Amino acid sequence: MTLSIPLITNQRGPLKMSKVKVGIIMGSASDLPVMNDAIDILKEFGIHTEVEIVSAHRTPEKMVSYAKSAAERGLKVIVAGAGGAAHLPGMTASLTTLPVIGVPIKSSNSIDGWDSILSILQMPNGIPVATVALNGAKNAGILAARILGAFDSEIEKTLTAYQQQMKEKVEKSQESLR
Ligand code: C2R
Repeated sequence: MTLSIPLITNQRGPLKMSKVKVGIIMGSASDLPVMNDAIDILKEFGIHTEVEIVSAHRTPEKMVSYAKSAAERGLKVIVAGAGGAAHLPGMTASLTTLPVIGVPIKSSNSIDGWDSILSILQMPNGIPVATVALNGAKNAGILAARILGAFDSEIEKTLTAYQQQMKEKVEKSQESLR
């Protein structure tokens, strides 16, 4: 199974696929403004990603080859964003045993966002998709990092430092109220 060169990676220049641990896919380029939050936080953590536009509806063959080859290409986690009738995360999860994190997106064809949320959330038993909040791509990136961090002490240290920074930021904002 061959895949096209990833549209975007968070590294400059050619990237060895084995370095890429998180695959970020989305149903349309129009999802990118939301999905950039996942790309950016993983970049901040120093975790390599590949980014592809893949649609269960518009590019079903690409979705099948992407999901079926994901594990053998070295991916450990897939973050999948989609809006409206958001079938991409669930269909991807049905074609791989890798953990899939779904990002419901309030898109141009969403009624109010609940359509995207429920399409991703209400999976049948046997095919789990970890669903984050509407447009919650940042948390999807952090959750992907946490999954990797359970097996990688460097990532675990990075996540501990990130949480410490957040705590200090809250403490500082509290002090500014005094
Ligand atoms: P366009 O802006 O391209 O019309 O797409 C995309 O994720 C996007 O949010 C509108 C919305 O359609 C969604 N889409 C899906 C899928 N493919 C595209 N939900 C899918 O396979 O689930």
